[in-house]
Amino acid sequence: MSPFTRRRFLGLSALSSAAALGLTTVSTRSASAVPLPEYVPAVVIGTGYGAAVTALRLGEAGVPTLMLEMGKLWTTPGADGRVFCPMLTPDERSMWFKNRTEAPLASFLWLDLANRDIKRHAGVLDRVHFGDMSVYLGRGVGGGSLVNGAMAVTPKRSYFEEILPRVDADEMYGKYFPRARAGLGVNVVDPRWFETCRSYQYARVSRKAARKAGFDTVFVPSVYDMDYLRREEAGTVPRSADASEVIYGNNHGKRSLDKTYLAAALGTGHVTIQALHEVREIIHQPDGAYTLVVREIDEHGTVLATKHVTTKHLFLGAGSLGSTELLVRARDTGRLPALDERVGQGWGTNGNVMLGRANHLWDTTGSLQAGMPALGIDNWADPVHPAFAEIAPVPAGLETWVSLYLAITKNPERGHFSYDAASDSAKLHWTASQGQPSIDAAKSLFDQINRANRTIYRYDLFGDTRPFENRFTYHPLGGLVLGEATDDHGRVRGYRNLYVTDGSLIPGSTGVNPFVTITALAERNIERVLAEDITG
Ligand code: FAE
Repeated sequence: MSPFTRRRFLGLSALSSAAALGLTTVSTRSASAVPLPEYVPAVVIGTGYGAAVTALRLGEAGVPTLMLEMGKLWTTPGADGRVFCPMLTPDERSMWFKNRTEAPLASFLWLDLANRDIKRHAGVLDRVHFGDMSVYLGRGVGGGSLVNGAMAVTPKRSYFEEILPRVDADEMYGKYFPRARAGLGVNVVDPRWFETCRSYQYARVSRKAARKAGFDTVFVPSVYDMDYLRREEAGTVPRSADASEVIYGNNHGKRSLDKTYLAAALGTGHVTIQALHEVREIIHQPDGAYTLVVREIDEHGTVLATKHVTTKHLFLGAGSLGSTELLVRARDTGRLPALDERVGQGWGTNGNVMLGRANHLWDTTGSLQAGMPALGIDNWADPVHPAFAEIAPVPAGLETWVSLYLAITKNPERGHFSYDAASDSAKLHWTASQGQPSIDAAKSLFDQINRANRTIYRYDLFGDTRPFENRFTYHPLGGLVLGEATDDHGRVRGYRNLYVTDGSLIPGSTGVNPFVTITALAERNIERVLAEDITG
């Protein structure tokens, strides 16, 4: 058994015993709730991809590490026996302190069928609104891995070199991407099963339409256990992806971070996670240490305590919005005045745009649709309008005659954040017109597919009559760009022992779904930081 696997098993048992005791604190040392220590050598903020990698490697090096996560630990079943709520009948577990769910498909035949009134609660999916743009995020121990579509795609090397030219691509593609894929547990659907299964009939219908227009499709690797999916369809295990589960969490089958990197981090015995703890402020002490002001809430949002913890090495893994907000606030309130002016710059949507096509009556997509995509249309080589379009499910449990896509396009527009003192938060500056290049690229591809198939767009899916939805993103990237707000290994400019480790390092675009890139970059950066700044 490899050390990773052994640690993962240890950590998984720590997580399940924490759940059995109803605790929000998990560690392999103690099963009882603990107050925050006064001092800990390393703190990691957040528990998403970058954070989880960083905590594992710190723990392996024997560095006592505390992870602070504002969302909750998702291991305790509700009254219905499930940890996560069903997607078709969402309840308070679905969204982060909202009165009503805010699903990406706002309507069907112009009727709001997907959304429900819910009780305000520390649910797993957040949608943060900023004028013309809103951002979907995962909240909880595991961050975005809890709610995402599990597509584990390595970017094309030529594009990676274009967006991050100062990062050694040989090293990334030879060492860190393979390491990331292994740590995440990436697998691919069996192509023979794919051709005959019911779960991916919708993908085969979209492939047929793409081919008719001369476009090729590729299998998309996944961190959903594809063997489990096959058993779901066969009816031998409880269903998750085949039970329409995706954006509000998966009760089975998904290798989310709490099952992989975070479990292994806990298994080192040096890492502790405090859930429902939000870091609000970073104070720089005269001796160079960082004191964090941390707000503890309960699942209903009641503030239970304001706590302080001091650390020498501080890692920001709170995601593009979370980490950027912490540093924009710290700079503009004078807490960390030496932060670079590029803090808050270089934010993008990864060119996300969603659209639906209306299928012919004979092209049924089926009532059973795996919530986890397995196929994409790869048109990235297009010199004018590069696009990588994942073939997305409409897991409504009935035939909809809709083919849905999330296109990732090469949109050069970038937004930025500024500090808003009135709300003590960072505000994103992004206008609707900045989303137009994404629409142009998606339209170029799907106009050709529609023409070749004599089909049309769906105009009823996004609350009004627009065929393209680019007012939200699943892939917020940037804000603390590598080599700009930080050095080439994520060290924040202006301060020692302060690091960024998440999607905010990526300059607005990766050309594919981003979590493999985030994971691999975090692997690269922490290796260097451990050797030079911590253990060296
Ligand atoms: P992230 O995973 O967002 O984790 C940040 C964590 O920090 C969260 O748990 C926050 O609650 C927490 N946090 C934030 N602020 C604070 C604070 N002040 N104090 C304490 N904790 C804090 O960061 N990507 C793919 O590659 N493939 C997909 O199939 C895919 N599908 C997606 C589907 C949906 C619906 C969504 C929302 C996203 C999807 N993504 C997908 C994007 C992917 O999940 C995202 O890029 C990563 O999760 C970002 O990883 P980070 O480490 O940056």
